[in-house]
Amino acid sequence: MADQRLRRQLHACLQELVVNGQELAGTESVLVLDGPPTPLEFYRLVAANRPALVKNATHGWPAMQRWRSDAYLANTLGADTVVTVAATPHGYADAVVEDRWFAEPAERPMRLRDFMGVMRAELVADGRLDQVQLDTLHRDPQDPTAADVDRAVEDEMAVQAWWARLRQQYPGVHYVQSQNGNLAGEFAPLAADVPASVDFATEALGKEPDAVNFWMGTGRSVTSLHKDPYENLYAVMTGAKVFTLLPPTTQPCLYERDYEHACYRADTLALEPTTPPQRVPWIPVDPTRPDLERFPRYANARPLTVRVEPGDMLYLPAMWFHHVQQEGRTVAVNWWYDMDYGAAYAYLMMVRGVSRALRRAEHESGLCDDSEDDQDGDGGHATN
Ligand SMILES: O=C(O)CCC(=O)C(=O)O
Repeated sequence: MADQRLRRQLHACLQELVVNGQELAGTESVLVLDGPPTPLEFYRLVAANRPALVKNATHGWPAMQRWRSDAYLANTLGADTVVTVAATPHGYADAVVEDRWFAEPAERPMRLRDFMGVMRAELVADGRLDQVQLDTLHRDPQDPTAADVDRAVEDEMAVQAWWARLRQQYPGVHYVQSQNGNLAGEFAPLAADVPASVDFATEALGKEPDAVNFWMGTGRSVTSLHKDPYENLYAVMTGAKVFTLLPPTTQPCLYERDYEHACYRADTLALEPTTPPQRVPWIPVDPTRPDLERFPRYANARPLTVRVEPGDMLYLPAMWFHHVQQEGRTVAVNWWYDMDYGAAYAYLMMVRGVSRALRRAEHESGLCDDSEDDQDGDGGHATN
């Protein structure tokens, strides 16, 4: 009885935190700025841990024009250069699958021309690239895929047959999404097309970015809800990204727990448990279609949605939960600056620990019908 009362009181405190946290963060919409902030203005956003969408953020960046063309990317990187592409059966990388696994994508080495061919096949199937655009692409002598199409019978059939071969060779959904500073690595020849760092952020934070990441994919790829210990500046060159954002204090609504780690095989995309077994804390809620029967506390969450278009840069503060969808052929870059681990971080970790402990206690006493198999129970990972 006393236990139950204590649990109820703790839940009430946490839900009050959720409501207050959202009100402080602004529940209506993300702040929009007409142009890049000064370092001082940016510093204030960081101190308040508030997201903002910066319009007109990319003036004079060569990437804005150049990266619209597959031919430019292929000529600059080399159409036969092999790049690392994440592959999944359904477009969900790093996500909870079958309510049991935390599934990581397969890392497929692919020639750039094959990746581009697969992307085009996806875009056409999704109605995102029309025949006129395609005809232009295949008549372009610079086009990276031209060599793969029989020029003598340059018609739709040849292109379709080539795509069918590619789709057979490379099943699934493909996304360049290595978050390892790949713009200084595999994609280094493109680095000169964007600034090496974001001036206002470097000056405000007093440091260079920890990693600069290049992203390329289609609307089939979705990034599941998670958070990172980085101040994130995210710029879109082509396509669009739709971020669903929740402040860090929403943790008690998100039902985080540990899942068994598994990885898709690069050849068949079958899911294989990692050996030795590992467990990864992750969030099962999909904010775009939340299952409120299983996750009733999510009803208190007030997600913010922001669409990031070419020329925009999103400031996504450290520890904010984010879920990301994209539209069409999307090419983007983000700059990750290490966050400052201060008192706010320690307090958020405490909120996380209490939320997880409560959930486990409810599971053990049969009050929670969501499957739970939490062995380590400490939730001691910084990110998920
Ligand atoms: O663009 C995406 O798909 C995910 C971005 C993301 O999760 C990040 O920048 O931390």
